[in-house]
Amino acid sequence: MALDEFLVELDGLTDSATESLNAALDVDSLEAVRIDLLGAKSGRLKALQKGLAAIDSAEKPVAGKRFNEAKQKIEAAYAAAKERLTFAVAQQSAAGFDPTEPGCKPILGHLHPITQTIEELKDIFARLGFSVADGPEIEDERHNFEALNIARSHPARDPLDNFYLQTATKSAGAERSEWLLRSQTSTVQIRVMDETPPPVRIVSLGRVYRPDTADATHYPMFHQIEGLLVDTDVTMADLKSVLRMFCSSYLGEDVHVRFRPSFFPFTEPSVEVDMRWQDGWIEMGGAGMVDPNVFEAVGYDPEKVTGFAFGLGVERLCARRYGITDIREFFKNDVRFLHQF
Ligand code: FA5
Repeated sequence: MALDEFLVELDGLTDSATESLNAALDVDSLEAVRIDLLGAKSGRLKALQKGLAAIDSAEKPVAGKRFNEAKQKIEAAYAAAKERLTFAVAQQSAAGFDPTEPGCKPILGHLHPITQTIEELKDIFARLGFSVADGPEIEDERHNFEALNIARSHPARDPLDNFYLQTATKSAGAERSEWLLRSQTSTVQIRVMDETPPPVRIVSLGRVYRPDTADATHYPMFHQIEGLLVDTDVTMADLKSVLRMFCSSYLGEDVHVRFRPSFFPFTEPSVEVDMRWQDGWIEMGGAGMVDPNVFEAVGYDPEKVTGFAFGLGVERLCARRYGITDIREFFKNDVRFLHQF
């Protein structure tokens, strides 16, 4: 190709390119023009560049220089057109924004009422000097029953009253033991005393499992708060004071608490803790002075230490606090209910 011919074509392309780029009305048509002119594979500039090869070698430097100038000019025109159209889009969307329109409120979740209650109970007992201990939900019979002075013949160990798991060998060489989903948080009393010398002052909050039929005050999975205080010269008066203080902290000064004589194998004497609700009483939990047999099971000397323990139902406490008449509501996961807390 002769140099003259090449330069005429180059000037023509530069003029028409600048014109089309300046005329582009929106980002999409600009992109189409860009591909037509500057496309890496079949753009018009690329096609012209191929013509350079046919130019006489003495004239090639001039042709190459002019080609580069033309290319820069087209690229600059493209950059200017792009800036113009992007700015126009930004202005358009700013014009479409009405700051006086009500916004879309994001839907925020929150902690489940039982989790909130657990946190609050921990806070109250922390103020009374109790630290928090934890224990596993799958337990062996020693922690759930034996060390708690619950004899093998006791009805609380009946397979129909517990969720026993398959009998498993604990670990190589250890005795065989039956495992179950713990039926009470009193297991943590044993775990803590096994590990810690007296004095002890803990609460433990968590899930427990019983094959109870679900009704307004029962559920097969529920939560308990366990308390254990062991020291010297601890009396039933201390137990009653701590529980009364806790109840008025959580439920208000006007709450009416009643201690009713009862029996638990791991406390002696034992009481049921009831609270007045609506026209009657609701049982919140059990409590009592730690039985000497329990101290012996964990290697404490019952001649030297005394202590009290209690276990309260978290669902019932929370229900009493908010006036909820059926604890099954906690587990239906109906957000219309849960959003109220
Ligand atoms: C016990 O579980 C004893 N471990 C409590 C205890 C601890 C006594 C330490 C002495 C010393 P009880 O089975 O009564 O006791 O259960 C305690 C509380 O758990 C009940 O009062 C009730 O508030 C709650 N509870 C029991 N069963 C259910 C259930 N199926 N659903 C919801 N809450 C329940």
